[in-house]
Amino acid sequence: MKRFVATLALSGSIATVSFGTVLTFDNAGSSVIPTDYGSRVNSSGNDAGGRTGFNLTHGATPNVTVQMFSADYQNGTWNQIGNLNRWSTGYADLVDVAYHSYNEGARIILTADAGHEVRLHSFQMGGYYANQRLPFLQVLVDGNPIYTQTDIPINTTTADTFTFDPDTVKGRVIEIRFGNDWGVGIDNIAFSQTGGCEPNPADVNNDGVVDDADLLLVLFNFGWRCGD
Ligand SMILES: [Ca+2]
Ligand SMILES: [Ca+2]
Repeated sequence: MKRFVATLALSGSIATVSFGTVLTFDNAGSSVIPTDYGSRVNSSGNDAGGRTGFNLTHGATPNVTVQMFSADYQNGTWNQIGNLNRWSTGYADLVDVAYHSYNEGARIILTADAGHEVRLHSFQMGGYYANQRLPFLQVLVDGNPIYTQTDIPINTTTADTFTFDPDTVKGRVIEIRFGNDWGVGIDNIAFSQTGGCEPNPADVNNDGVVDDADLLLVLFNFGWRCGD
């Protein structure tokens, strides 16, 4: 198996951290994958859309919302143009993968509630056709690309595993983007959540941190009075 090293600190820590939800797509319900598939998976293994049987070997992610869809790759806007779709076999040795619309892209967005962080562990990709090459793959944390690759060979017999250090690849929002080859499918997206602090009333903008941004909000509203 080819293994892509996404961060310098790798693998060694994975055995000691708690894995969270793994999105396997086998329980997506239909060949059209709902945009909120895997959102807020609770300790019973159910997501917010009522789908059941999520992989909870290492914990739940009730404070992480998930959005996933086919995105406009050709015009570079990455706006939603449809759903992701599910295919059962043929993408290397994966079973039930997600793939995007023809010639377009995919976005998978994991967003943690205030006071929490979402952490990315790994995902797998498989190719449908021989000599498959994925034109574009990117992982963003809080809007900043932390991993970008182009023209990536994707195995058509044994799936490629992309592994990340969840202690580094973490934040309020983690996004996976890839595009321009519906012959590449994604599967087994493993992520977890941390945090769980009580809300702090001084966190005025509700971003999980009390800092100068909160002070500014108070200053700019200084003197306001209800009814004036
Ligand atoms: Ca699967
Ligand atoms: Ca704040």
